[in-house]
Amino acid sequence: MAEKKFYITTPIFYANAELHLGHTYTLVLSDVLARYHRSIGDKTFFLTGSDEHGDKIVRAAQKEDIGPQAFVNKNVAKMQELIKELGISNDLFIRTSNQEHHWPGAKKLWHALEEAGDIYKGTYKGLYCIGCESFITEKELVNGKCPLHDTEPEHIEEENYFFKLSKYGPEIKRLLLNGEFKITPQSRVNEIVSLISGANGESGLGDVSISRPERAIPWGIPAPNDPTQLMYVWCDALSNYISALGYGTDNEENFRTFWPADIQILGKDILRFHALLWPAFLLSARIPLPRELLVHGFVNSGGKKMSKSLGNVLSPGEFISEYGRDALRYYLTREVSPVEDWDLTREKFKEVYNANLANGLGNLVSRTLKMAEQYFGGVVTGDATRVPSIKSKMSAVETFGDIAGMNIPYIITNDILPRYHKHMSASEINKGADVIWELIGHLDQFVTDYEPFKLVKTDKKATEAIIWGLLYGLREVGRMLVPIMPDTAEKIEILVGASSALADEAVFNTKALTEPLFKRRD
Ligand code: ME8
Repeated sequence: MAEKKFYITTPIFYANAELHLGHTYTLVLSDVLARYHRSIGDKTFFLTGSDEHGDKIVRAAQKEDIGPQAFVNKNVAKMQELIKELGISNDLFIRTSNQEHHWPGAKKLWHALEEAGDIYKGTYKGLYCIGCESFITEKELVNGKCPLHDTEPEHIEEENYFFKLSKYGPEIKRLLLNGEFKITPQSRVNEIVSLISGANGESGLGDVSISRPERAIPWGIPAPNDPTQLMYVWCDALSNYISALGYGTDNEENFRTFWPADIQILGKDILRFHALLWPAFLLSARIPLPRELLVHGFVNSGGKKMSKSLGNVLSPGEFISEYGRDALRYYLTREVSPVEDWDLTREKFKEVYNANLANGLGNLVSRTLKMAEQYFGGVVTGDATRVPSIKSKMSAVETFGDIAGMNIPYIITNDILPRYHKHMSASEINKGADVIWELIGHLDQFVTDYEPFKLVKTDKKATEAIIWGLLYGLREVGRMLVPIMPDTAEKIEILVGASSALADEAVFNTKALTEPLFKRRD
């Protein structure tokens, strides 16, 4: 069978300020999926990057009294630093100011739209929100302001190139409804379909402007054949998903291998650009659409979307230095729903950290290693068939139909792993992580059921079978944690010291724990 490929992207982030926990969420969610797909053998390409053109950047640079290139270079360096600190495993970081890598793809896409007869010149008169880098209608304002940025839009009247977005509404709608172009969650499909349908049949979408006149500072990609216009920043930015793969350059091999994207991750703030403009561009250029958009909710702070312009941001660096990056990755993976909004507080973070990492996982690892060391000098021999059943699971015959098999290895193979893979491959990373903590719960229960610390006084052989079962379970916990908490996964693998990568007859040569995996915080 041909190797499966997996192409995953994040939005490219505006290089106008530091990334906060909202962006961090997108990055971690995407990274967990990329690492998961690598771990199951998919040929994976994971893209992130920075969006560096547009008025927003020019104005922010002016405020700091430096040129836009120097300004974005500075911010991108910080972005990349954070990405490294978080352990994000992207294969490429695309920058829209990169004239060799990005510009050829953006221009090629423009030419393709032109060839399809979908670009024409016109006059735009209306409102523009700099925060959104987007035209905005009166209807969308709340008290005269953009509801996302809490700022008044600017009045604009200018000559632009327009793209015939209206032409593609019906086709996008058809592809959404028949599932060829998937958006998760489904409620977002309904939102886009009703936008396309509008109030009277298929007339919801107008055409959109895709260029802006070049102003005082020539910061952007010149519109092909007309240097008086710059490509509209969203048109420039969306093309990163293919320019990154070499589209438009003389080496399009990655484009041929990896496009269409298997999943594109984004927040709900930029759904319309990705669910209308992006597929319309691709349809016009006769390029296949991405298979799926996964649209996550907002990280709120004080009840409002965490955002640079609202000034209510929490910094990921604070959590990393206080708790470690794996703790932050854990929280973002398991403790929030990928599709709903959620509020982050320092108190909740600490509570969850203590309960599930310091106590739950950390405690189990340290107890097990101590017993292995104390009773067996760290060398624990056994096999899967000798591990006794978890007593409290013996009644669960209807689930497994086999009482004798209700031991840890059996439960892992027949229940835990299938459910873990089902959720992870459906991008339900919070549910995938829940399954890991279910196993941790089983292992704790196993200790409660057999009390090996007492049993060891009367039956050393039986105790060894129990500890072996615990180590076997922990090794599996470690493996399942690879995409979510890569550092912890590696530590667990080393600490349990299994003699073979394969399952059933390993000898565990455990290592002593020099310090707890997760120190309790009070
Ligand atoms: O929109 N909660 O860039 P951006 C959850 N450059 N996610 C959040 C968030 C929050 N409070 N705040 C930001 C842009 N995000 C464009 C994208 S793509 C071709 C161009 C995340 O820096 C979320 O993924 O404003 C959101 O969609 C993205 O950052 C917006 O980042």
